[in-house]
Amino acid sequence: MDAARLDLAGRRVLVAGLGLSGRAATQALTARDAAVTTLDARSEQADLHDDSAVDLGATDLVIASPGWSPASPVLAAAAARGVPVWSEVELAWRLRADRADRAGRGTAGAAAGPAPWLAITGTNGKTTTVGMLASILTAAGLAAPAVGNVGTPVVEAAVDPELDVLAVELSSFQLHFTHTMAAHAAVVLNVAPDHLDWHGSLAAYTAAKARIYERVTVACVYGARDPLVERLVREADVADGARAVGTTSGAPAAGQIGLVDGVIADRAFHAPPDDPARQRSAAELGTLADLAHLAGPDGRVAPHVVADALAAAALARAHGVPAAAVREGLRAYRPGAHRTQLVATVDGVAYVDDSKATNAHAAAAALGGVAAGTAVWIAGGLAKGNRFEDLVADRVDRLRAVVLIGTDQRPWHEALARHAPAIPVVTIDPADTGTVMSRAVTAARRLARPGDTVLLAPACASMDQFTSYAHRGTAFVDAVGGLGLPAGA
Ligand code: UMA
Repeated sequence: MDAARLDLAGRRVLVAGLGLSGRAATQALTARDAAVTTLDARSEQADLHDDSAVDLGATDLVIASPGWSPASPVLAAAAARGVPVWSEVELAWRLRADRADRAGRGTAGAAAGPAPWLAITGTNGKTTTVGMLASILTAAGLAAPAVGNVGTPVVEAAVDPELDVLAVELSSFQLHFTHTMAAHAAVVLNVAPDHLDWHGSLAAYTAAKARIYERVTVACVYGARDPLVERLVREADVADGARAVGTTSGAPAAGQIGLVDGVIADRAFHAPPDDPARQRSAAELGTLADLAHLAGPDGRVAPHVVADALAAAALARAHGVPAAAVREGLRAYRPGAHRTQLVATVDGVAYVDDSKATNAHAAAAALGGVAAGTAVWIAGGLAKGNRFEDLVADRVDRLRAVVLIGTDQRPWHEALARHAPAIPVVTIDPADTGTVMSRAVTAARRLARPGDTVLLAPACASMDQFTSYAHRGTAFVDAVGGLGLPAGA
């Protein structure tokens, strides 16, 4: 198919998966008169429910939902036959609508053409960063929603001419089948083992993440102390003139954004390239005090939250937003539910919901915010091929006890036996998914002492026992709510 002039009329398109992405893709395709067939093993609305019913000989294009790994039979067969396979994100990129010509846009959004994309990936911090970025862009007067993996399919936003710029969260699943996207600016926040069952290897997972930097037009943002991500930037094939912009929790070098005595200092976008004062000056984008409302249970703003803020600031500045909007946007940002959220304090025990911690690194960050020896940790779920030895070894000092949920219990028992043999472990029988969280919270309550934190930070996906991480978090919140009730209520 021709990337420049995408004419979908009459094209025979198979949409694999009829979840959020598949439904949005189907709508965009049918609106352009494509002949769409939908395939979903579980959705009754799908045309086909079985891979074997697909006729790839009569298929011009496959749109793959993120949950579909390249090894799934229909995608592997499509690849073998040379049928193009696109993510919904690739479709969105190819269908971008020009921005409507209207007065009153913020200065940075006044240009014609499609809305630029500021793209974010990484193992952890994507959703926080995309939320901060959208908040900053909004503070600059731009119509700029957070879209992508965070929940709103990109294709819905990409065809909306009223939007000025998109803050796009992309998962490795989405990036794997994204081929021509050229983000205005992009960041890989970090790379740690995750989703290895889908990608097959850490190298393949990393390669998928790296695709976000390809064809970037203005700035590749990266953690200046992260040699792996720096390498991905170096190896990316970007547009002429695109810059590499490092972020750091220390004092920024020229071309970086960092921290000087608690001040977020921009030494990358503060002055035009030909300004003689550029080498010696910086712009103040805000201070750590502007993030105070994001402090964890221990009262500190965690380093990973600061890193996310620096990345969001860098992407926004790459789009030309004024320094004052960065400060205002960071102040206004509020994290979504289920992200290290204090739910309640009952009998002197804090109950914190970090259901969003779906991998080891996110859980390690959450445990890092709890004082030594005081965490009653609710962990477990769908392991996605991951191991937990490093996580348990690194955070054993935080633990009072562990309550294990989920169906993939073996890797947990192995890691705990090896690295936390003295820590009590209560295992919740996975058989009854209906009551798993209330049983876990009840067990955690028995183990906790006043001053402790019961922390839901599962390090696993939720789909074995819940419909989503949000469902799992809500079950936790409900179970904690039940604790405050008088006995017998
Ligand atoms: N299905 C099959 N066969 C398969 C796999 C799936 O038939 O082999 C069907 C399922 O029955 C389902 C549909 O395909 O109806 C599944 O779609 P999906 O799992 O690809 O999910 P969507 O509803 O399209 O949502 C996706 C993202 N889901 C995943 O990446 C698993 C959502 O991210 C995202 O918000 C949404 O697109 C909009 O962009 C969720 C997620 O868990 C939050 N992301 C992972 C993460 O953050 O760790 C990457």
